[in-house]
Amino acid sequence: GGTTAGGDAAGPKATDQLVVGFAQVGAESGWRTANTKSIQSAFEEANIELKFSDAQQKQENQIKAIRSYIQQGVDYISFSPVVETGWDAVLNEAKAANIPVILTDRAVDSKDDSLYVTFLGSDFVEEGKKAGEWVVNEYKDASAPVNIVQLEGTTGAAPAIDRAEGFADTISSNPNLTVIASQTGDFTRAGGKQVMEAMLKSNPKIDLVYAHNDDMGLGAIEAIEAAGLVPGKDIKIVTVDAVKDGMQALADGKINFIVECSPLLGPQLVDVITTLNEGGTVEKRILTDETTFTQEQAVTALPDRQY
Ligand code: GZL
Repeated sequence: GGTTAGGDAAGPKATDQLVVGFAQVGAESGWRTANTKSIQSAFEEANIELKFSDAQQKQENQIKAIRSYIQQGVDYISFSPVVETGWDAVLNEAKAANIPVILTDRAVDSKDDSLYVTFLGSDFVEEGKKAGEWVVNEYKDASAPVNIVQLEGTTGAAPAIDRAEGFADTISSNPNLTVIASQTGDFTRAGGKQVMEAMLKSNPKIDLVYAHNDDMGLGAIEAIEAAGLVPGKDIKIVTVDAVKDGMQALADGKINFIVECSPLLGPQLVDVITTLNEGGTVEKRILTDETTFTQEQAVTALPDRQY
């Protein structure tokens, strides 16, 4: 991709000549920080130059960053689209400039899948299903309605849309399980706390919080404790990510179940780029493997957690 030095046919470049542009979402959560570290260290180890930008969760900043990488004629562009829509124009510009694009973490809703080489990341619908399955099992004998509130991720983001979908589909098997309030906390701890404070005021009886990431769940814990209630007991909490702070809260009994979403995409991203650089091909969709954690499992897993 980009302009090959010396004008000869685009053969594989030595990795220390490759230049890759990465447009990161922001630094909104523990997951994102771990994801950034994984990417930066993987490129360092592979001796591949990485241009890196933080969009503060703003799509226009990500688009600007991608345009600047196109201007600079990088060899590959990779990014985690903060929301699913609005990418076709800039991705067509990358295509016109012959720069392959690799999606990591989040997906775009573009109909034209020639606009990116592969999408490397989790199955968020599956994550929502795993969270829902735990809730269905937890309340399988419930005879009275179970009041659930949902702290949604960033509006329009693939993980927010899909985690809500997978969860709703799964809990629909038990009509007692009802989502009585649902609002975005933008994947941040502060956002989760603010929304949970409001939900506690307007809903006298909340049985469970389903938060689309640990950080909003940790914010909800602060709001629940400030209201004089016991998180994990008076109000149960289910979250997604399994970052260290979330796993600590799980081990401490303040969260009841966590669905893991692995941020460690750096090595796989380097593998994709190395393969492409050598003229190889990669799958259109590369799934990350991940698991779930109960409170007991968190106690044993915590010492080895990398992030
Ligand atoms: C999921 C990732 C989400 C995390 C949040 O792959 O996009 O964004 O679940 C992060 O913690 O902010």
